[in-house]
Parts: sequence; structure tokens; C-alpha cells
Amino acid sequence: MEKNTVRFEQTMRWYGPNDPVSLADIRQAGAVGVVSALHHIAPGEVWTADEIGRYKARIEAAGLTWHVVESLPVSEEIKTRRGDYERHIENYRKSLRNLAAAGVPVVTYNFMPVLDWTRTDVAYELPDGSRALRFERAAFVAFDLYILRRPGAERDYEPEEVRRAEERYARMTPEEIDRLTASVLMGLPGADESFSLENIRAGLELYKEITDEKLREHLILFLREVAPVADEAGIRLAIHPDDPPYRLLGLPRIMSCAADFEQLVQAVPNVSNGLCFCTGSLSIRADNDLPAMAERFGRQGRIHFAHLRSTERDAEGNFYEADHLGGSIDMYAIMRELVEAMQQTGCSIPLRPDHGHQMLDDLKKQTYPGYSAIGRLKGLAELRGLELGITRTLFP
Ligand code: DNO
Repeated sequence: MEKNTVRFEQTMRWYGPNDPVSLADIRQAGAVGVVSALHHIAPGEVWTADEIGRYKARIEAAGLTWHVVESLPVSEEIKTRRGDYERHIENYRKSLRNLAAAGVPVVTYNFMPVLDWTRTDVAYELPDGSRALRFERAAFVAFDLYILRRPGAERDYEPEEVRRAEERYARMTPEEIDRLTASVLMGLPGADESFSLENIRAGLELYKEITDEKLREHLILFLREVAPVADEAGIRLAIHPDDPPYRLLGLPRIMSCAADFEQLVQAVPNVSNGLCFCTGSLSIRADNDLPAMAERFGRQGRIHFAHLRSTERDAEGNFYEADHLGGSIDMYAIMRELVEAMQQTGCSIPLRPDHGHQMLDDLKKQTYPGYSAIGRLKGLAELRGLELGITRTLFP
């Protein structure tokens, strides 16, 4: 019944053999591919052909393909251009070649210093009893000022924000303080160990002299070094936007809006240079027009991967992760632009439901925050239905 329309590659993230959500679960959710990484290899080291081959065989034995790497991490050395960064870049190139030889076509990475995604509560209870990830501005400012005690932090906030944070902190029980600290310090997804306050302080020290301009320059230099290899090998690189898309803890952030990405494409026009269009991350800024970005970068063939989810945000800078088709964004309009873009470029975009609520049976299980099975299955099912409806309507 399907016409010759280009459709998304439906995928789901798998954290590897220790993930409580198995490959069989992912297959039953209706995904055809997985998004995964060799989480045990430290940033900067090579992903060998052997390791890649074994991992891929395991995924394929479950009837799935390894469609996207998320992430091939960029080391802090590369981001700061210090220490061993030249060897790490050479290793990055080797890993890209090895992935291409194994037929893994898309590689996601990010250029956020020190912290990846940041939330203040990873088990925020919604009215229906399910749980979501949340960022509460006053709690985060309280963390920065009174728990991390970053020198000079108060200069980064409006007096009103400091007042709110002070009040918020004064009301917190010791358990709440621990929970907040643990949520903010949550390890990078896939890493077993959490960050400590000391790790964060050491990370902040590394970036003391690095402005937005400097970090952007480092990103461009890095891409000029690796994108030619990706072009040649046929790999698509997908940079993940900042989450949330603004400065945190005084650290530089450079991939937060359309202008940031436009600048990157201008500086490094290689075909492999593209975006991981993460609607949830970008949606935190009300000035990010997501359907317009999907149209612009989609039609340029620069969207190499789509993370689809929504958030509900308020005027104080708080947000929580909403239902995939709800929240503050217009998922229909975004999906429509992406569907149109795929027909124009003739290239399928891999898609994954990004995060999902912890719900039903999963409320009793311990999973990676945002990555329980049932909420993502629901998200994928909704997105798949939306895609089918749009595709059949636009291209009957
Ligand atoms: C969070 C993820 C991010 C993402 C990296 C990509 O759930 O979307 O951690 O994987 O930023 O490098």
C-alpha cells in the first residue's frame, strides 16, 4: 500500500548489554534500528574494528540494525585543545573509518563542556502518576550558589533569581538537597559513575579562559580535521544541540539556536557536517522556531538525525518533558517539514523518540533517566502514526 515515499528510519536508543531495556524489547516496540555506543571506551580512545564488529553482530542477532552512534564522545582535551588532543583527533578519525567500514552511517556527538544534558529532578511526578525529567530554575540557581558554591556565580543571575534561589534553598530538606545534587551530577548517559562536585569544579577550571568564541573556534577546527574523513567514508556527523540551550554554570555554550548552526555550516560546508535535530533541547528557548529550522536545515540536507520530544516551559525558565505530541511545541508542523524535506533530498532521516515518561510497570524498575521502555514505546507509536498520517495526506 505504501507509495515510494521516503520514510524515517525508526530507531530507539540502547545502552548496551547492561541496559534493562533489551534489544528484544526495542524490536517489539517497533523500531528497526538502534542508536548505541561503545560506552566502555573512554573519550579519546579508538573504537577498533573488532569491538565495533562484535557489538554490531549482537545487535543484528536480535533482528535490528545499528543505525546511529550516540555518541562518539569528543574529549575535553579536544574541546579545550589541550593535552593529548592531537592524538584524540587522530583516534576520532580512526573510529570514524572503522564505523564506516562496518556500515554504521550516522555519528552523533556534542560539544557541551563538562556537562551534557542537565536537569534538577529526574523523577518529577506528573498529575497522572507517571514521571518525567524536569529543570527548575530556582533549584538550579540554588545548586550553583549554595551547593557547588561557584565563585562569582551570583554575577550570572538577576537579583530576583538569586532571591528566589535563596528562598528555595532555605526550604529544602537535607534529602532534597541530596536529590537535587544527584540529579544535576547525574553521569553522562551511559556512564556508570556520576560526577562529583569536585569533578565539576575541576571541569570549570579547565574552561576558565575559554569564551564562546574560543569554543566555537575549537569546534570548527575539530570539524575541519574530521569532516573530510567522514565525507570520504560516507559517514554523516550530527551535532547535538545544547540541553538546555543556554549558558550553565558560566560555561560556554555554542550550539543553541539556528544562527549557531548556520554559522557552523558556513564555516565547515562539508556534506558530512550536520545536525542532530533535538526538538526537546531546542524547544526550551521560545525564540527557536522549530518548524522553520526543520524546513531550513532539512531541505539543505543538514538534518542527519532527529530526536523528537516536547517540553512544557514557563516564563520563569522552568520546564519538564511533556508528552511527545503535547507540550509547548507543534510536533505536527515539525514532522510535516521533516517529511517534506526527506522527499526533497531523497534521504531518509533516522528518528528516535527522545526520552519518555516512566509509567505503568516501568515505575517499579530502575532504568536510565528518560530511557524506560514503555514511555518511549508510547512516544514512538505516536510519532509513527503522525508520520503515516502526514505522509499519506501529503503524498496520497
Ligand atoms: C540525552 C541525550 C544526550 C545526547 C548527547 C549527544 O538524553 O540526548 O545525552 O546523547 O548530548 O552527544
